[in-house]
Amino acid sequence: MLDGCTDWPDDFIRRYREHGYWQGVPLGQLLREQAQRTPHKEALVDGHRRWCYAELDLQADRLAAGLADRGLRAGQRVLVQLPNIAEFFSLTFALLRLGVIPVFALPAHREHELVHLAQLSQAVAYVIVDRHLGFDYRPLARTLREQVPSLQQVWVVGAAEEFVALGDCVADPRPLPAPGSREVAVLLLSGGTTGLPKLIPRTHDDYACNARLAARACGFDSHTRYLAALPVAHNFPLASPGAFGVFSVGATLVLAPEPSPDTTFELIEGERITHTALIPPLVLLWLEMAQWSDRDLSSLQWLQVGGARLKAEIAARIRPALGCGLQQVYGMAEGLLCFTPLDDSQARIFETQGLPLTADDEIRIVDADDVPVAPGAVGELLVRGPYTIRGYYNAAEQNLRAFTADGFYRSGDLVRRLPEGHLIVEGRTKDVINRGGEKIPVEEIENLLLGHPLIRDVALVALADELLGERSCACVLAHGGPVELGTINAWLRERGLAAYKLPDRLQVLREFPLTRLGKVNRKALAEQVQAL
Ligand code: AMP
Ligand code: DBH
Repeated sequence: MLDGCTDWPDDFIRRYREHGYWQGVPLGQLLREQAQRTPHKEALVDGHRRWCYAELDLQADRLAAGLADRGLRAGQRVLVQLPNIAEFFSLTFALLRLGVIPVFALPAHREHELVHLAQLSQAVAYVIVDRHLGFDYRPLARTLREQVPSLQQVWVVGAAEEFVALGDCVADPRPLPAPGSREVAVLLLSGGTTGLPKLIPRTHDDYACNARLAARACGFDSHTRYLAALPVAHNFPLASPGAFGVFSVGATLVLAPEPSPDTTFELIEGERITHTALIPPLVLLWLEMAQWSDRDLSSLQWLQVGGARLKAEIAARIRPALGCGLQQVYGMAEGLLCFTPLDDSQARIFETQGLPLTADDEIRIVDADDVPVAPGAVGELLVRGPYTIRGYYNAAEQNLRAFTADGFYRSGDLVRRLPEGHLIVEGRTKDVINRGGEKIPVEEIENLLLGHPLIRDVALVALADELLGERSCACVLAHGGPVELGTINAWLRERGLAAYKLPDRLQVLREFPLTRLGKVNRKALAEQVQAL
């Protein structure tokens, strides 16, 4: 396995193979086999572009050969920041075939996040689109190249300016040595438990298992037409079951440039979409707009919702408004996926976050001393299993805290379990704000804000919010004034912070409530500010 990654112990490796979770086929080969079975079947749709499986397979092969000619070697990392476009997949499969490891940044990430990701992964190349939704990524590439010496190449989908066009990085396909299925395939981003985002190494075997079994749990088959409305760089639309789930059953992936009802309703109607996935705030928006829209949404069979807790009242409005069933998804890029079974009772579909995907997902629910709680009581969810990582990438010190000695991942989520195994997410222990599914690592923002000349101390807390579930409030002790949200956020933006992490509110205080140990009492602080 790649240096800096934690492998499963031998007895687990044996078990996961024997039980059929790990099938020994690298992800690039899975696409090849599908292309051989159904070459003319539509694999993906991006605007007016329609690629059948043979075309996607060929595009990946041409890029793999061209990128190998440009010096890419197995085990190297490439920082990929692409929106929902066809090249996301030709490039990803090209890298997978070379054994080169994509690091998937979100389109919303900016200099602050990207520098960290590029340095942490020691990426040798950065792949962008020229412009997307009005944002030009090329200046970002210039900054990144200056700041991260390992980044030697920048490849651009579209107008490359001084960089190299990805379209020029192709060569005639030729046989290339395939990576082993137990190797790391991709590096995903963690929403964070503490501090800066960490990198999550997923192997070919475990990620293929993730996508294949998720596709089964969601009823995907070759007739499925899945709309990727969320950014496909994220684990949910990428592989839970998402795009890889689609390809695992020979179905069709339709790419939406952004998730607004205007764009997506037209695609649902025009492309006869059967399945899609959303985060809760988008569900609210869709429910609202469906009343006014005369688009025909009748092809939609299932809406998957995850990323943050969905309120039961909202869950109950989905079928009446959109005419499709709801499937709740509780997942994490670190691994574990839970789905409500499609044929479950309405009460469980509305009120629970579902059942773990496999019989070998070992779940422990524990108190602060790691002692299992009584059945049905709330505790922290610990998990290990055939597609849950044993360690973050190059993070030996953090791994001691994020994993137990016997290899369970500490999710930082507070859950309880119903008698039949359904999990309900009740809260969290980790220092992350979940803004409607987008994760804000508290410490990262606080550290940035502490660098502001007017800020003496800061605590970022979550406030309850109707639309987002939670929004962020920066509570500040100031050296002087005035300290205002607009200027602070402009300052954060200049530092290259992704927009979704900007505080929604700022509150200047004279002092923070403290715990008996003299630490900031975040709970009391949030209550105090919420009441203002
Ligand atoms: P990430 O670390 O970015 O992959 O985010 C995973 C986290 O999102 C989980 O640990 C949960 O805290 C949260 N999450 C995901 N799905 C749900 C859900 N359906 N309900 C509540 N929280 C969720
Ligand atoms: O929030 C997540 O990270 C998430 C939610 C639903 C996820 O990673 C997933 C499904 O796979």
